[in-house]
Amino acid sequence: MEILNCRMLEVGLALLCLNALVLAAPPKREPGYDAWLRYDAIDDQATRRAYDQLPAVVATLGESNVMKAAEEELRRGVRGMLGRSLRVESRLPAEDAILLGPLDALRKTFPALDRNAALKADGFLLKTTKRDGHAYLIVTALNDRGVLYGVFALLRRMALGEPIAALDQQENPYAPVRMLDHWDNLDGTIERGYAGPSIFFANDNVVDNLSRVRDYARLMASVGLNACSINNVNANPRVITSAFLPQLARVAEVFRPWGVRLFVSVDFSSPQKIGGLDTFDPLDRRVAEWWKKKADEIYGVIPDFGGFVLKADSEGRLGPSAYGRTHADAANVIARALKPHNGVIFYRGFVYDHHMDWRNLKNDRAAAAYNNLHPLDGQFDDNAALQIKHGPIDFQVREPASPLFGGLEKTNQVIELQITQEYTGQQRHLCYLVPMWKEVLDFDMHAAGAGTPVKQLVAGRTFKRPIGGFVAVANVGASPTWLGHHLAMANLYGFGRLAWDADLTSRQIAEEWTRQTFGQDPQVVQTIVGLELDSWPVYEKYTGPLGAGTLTDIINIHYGPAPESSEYNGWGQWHRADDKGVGMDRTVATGTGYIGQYRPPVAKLYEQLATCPDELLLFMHHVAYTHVLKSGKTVIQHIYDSHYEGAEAAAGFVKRWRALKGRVDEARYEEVLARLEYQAGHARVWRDSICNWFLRKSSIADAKGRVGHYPNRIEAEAMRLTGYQITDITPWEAASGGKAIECVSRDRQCAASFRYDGRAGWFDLDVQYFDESDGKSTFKLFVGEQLIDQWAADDRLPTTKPDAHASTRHRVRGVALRPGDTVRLEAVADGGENAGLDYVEINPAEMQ
Ligand code: GCV
Repeated sequence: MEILNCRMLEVGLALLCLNALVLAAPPKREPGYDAWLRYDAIDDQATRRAYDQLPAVVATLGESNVMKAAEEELRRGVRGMLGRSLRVESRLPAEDAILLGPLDALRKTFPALDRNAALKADGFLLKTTKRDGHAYLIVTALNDRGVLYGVFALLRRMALGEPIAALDQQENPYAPVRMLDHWDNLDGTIERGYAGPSIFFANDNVVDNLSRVRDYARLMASVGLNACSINNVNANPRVITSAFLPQLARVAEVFRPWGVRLFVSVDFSSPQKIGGLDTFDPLDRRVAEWWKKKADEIYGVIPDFGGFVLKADSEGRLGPSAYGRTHADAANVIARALKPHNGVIFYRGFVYDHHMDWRNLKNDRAAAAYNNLHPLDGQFDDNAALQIKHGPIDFQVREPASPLFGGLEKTNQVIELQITQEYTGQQRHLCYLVPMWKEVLDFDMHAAGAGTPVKQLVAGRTFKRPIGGFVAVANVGASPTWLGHHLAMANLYGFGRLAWDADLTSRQIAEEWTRQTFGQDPQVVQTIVGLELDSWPVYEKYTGPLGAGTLTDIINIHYGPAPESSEYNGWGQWHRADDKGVGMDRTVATGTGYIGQYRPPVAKLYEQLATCPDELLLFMHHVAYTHVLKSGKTVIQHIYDSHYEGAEAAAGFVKRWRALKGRVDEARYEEVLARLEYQAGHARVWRDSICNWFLRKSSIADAKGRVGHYPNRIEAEAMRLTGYQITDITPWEAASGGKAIECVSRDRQCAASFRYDGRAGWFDLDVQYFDESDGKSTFKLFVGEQLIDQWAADDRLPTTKPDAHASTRHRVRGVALRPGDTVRLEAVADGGENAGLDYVEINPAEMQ
């Protein structure tokens, strides 16, 4: 809490306050739970007048729960946006009306609809037409789910202020599979979840109250998502035991009105672990019989069950290799059990050995998926699909498209993307991922000659596959904002929209989402869209430029900077930085040969240094630090510059957001501001950590003299300490100067102070401290005897050590200092947390 950010300067100035002026009464409080489905009242008069044409009646032809949901949603949306309650009719009324119904029912009365034969399953048609002097707005489709999607499309048009007077809008989904995966454990924890506990499970059971699951299914349906796998791919076999099935049936029931099919992840050794067999060999007749009986049993309880997701022979999960069988053997034994019920198995392509010998320069994790699965092309049954992560490593901030997409011709494939920001800031950093996904989806794999982008391959269009599409790991949690950061929800929305129409642009999606989520104020829309679009390039700049991977701790937390952690171990996320250069040599000529997995035109592009794009340079090549990039900069200078530019841009996000004060409701304004302030501080941790690490590795100085020189910084270890003790931080680059101070006094109360000797004026003081998850230390900042600010280290960052994950900045704005002032920090340590302090930086106050 900032208790005083205006101080009297004793140099004759009157009281100054650096707070921004509030522009107008802020909009109503918005917790974020409704996400983009807020249906805010339309207050633009011209738009409202245009919507006066909307009939007052809705007639629904069809009885299913999906049709009911469609009708209720329409009423809810119209009520919210226009303040009107539609009258409900169950037959075709002889008056102006909105008609919801399947095409075969409606075309008896409206034969002209026949001409719209191009509709596919889940597609919809919005059409205005006249009959007997009455005006009808028809929402129709081949199936009920299509009608539901049509209703959401109509409401979206209205929320965006688009015309609805003369409609003839037909849309079909880009691909049949549009699915979310969750890595929720039955105990309610979520692997790589950053927004609170599971909405599906608690205490080894499905939760009692499924209202959040219902609201989530509604969000899914609103963007055309039709399937959801609810448990971790590191699956607990219990999930398909007979005793658990009634619990799954409850979830399926809640999903059903929203057209979402339930999937679960299974453990490949289930026939042994829960089936009582002495084997799980996929070619053993008893195992095949077990899976068949299990599938029959599940469909007996959940007739519209979707099927299974399977992670096998990966990161310690058991798989077919236990019996010398192939991945096709494993997928097919389950596919055959699901087949009579129209079920599908998604077999994960994320198969690799995490005990590779790092000394062998020919070893390469990136090559694993292709090497393991490409030789089996054509051997998978038609109701099996390979679920392939978008890049060959693991959701790094920049990866090329997986070569496997371009290699499979006779196998179904779906792309796996990641909404939960495992390697991209864990929803503490803003990172709008749609542009990253678009780069991969639009990348031409040349699989059937030029013009075969990944999106067409995974949709099954290129090689006419029956199953194909888009999967993303969502990991929403019980947070009121679903993903823990209001602005991260653009990724959930964006995934759904792209899965529906992969040709939409990143900007279109960001604009749609912003206007539905934050309203139509042009300044708000422009600012938020701008922030979203800038965020991935900025995150890349300060966490992993030139394709080296996210230079984070890869062993465990995947969050803050820890560039050394990828090396000298078997996990294979190597960047191979040494004292001369950096990057993985994946060329065919001298490296691992990975590049040879691409079709020749793509391989040629990456193989040659001259043509390899700079942003993937270190993914494909090992080069000297002095190698000159296409920009004319050396690699090392680019690394330094990029981190400084990225951190500065992240600081700029705060300023850009602050300009929205009074234009966004107070709750969301403050919550987003806090996240962006945090991000700006942590971007600087990244900058300093990575730049200093490369400086030490390469011994090449920053041409601009910044790295290692922080003139405005007072290191904590150089302060006068009471109760505090100097500690070496591990790894050294996680703290400024490699050291910090920790409060180890018996009474847990400590102080650190220094004398300010600079010029008099207004300053912003940045206090860099370590906020661990094992305590809630408190800090007070004094100038002289005056208490300026106090705060608690209570952010629950993902570590119990003073390291780069915990390193946090608290900015105290607008502090008056004059030479001779004593700046003193008093701390009370708590629990396992020792109120660690790294430094204080004193910078001229930013104007508000
Ligand atoms: C669910 C990465 C993640 C794991 C995840 C795995 C996977 O390795 O760090 O948490 O496991 O990918 O996708 O299976």
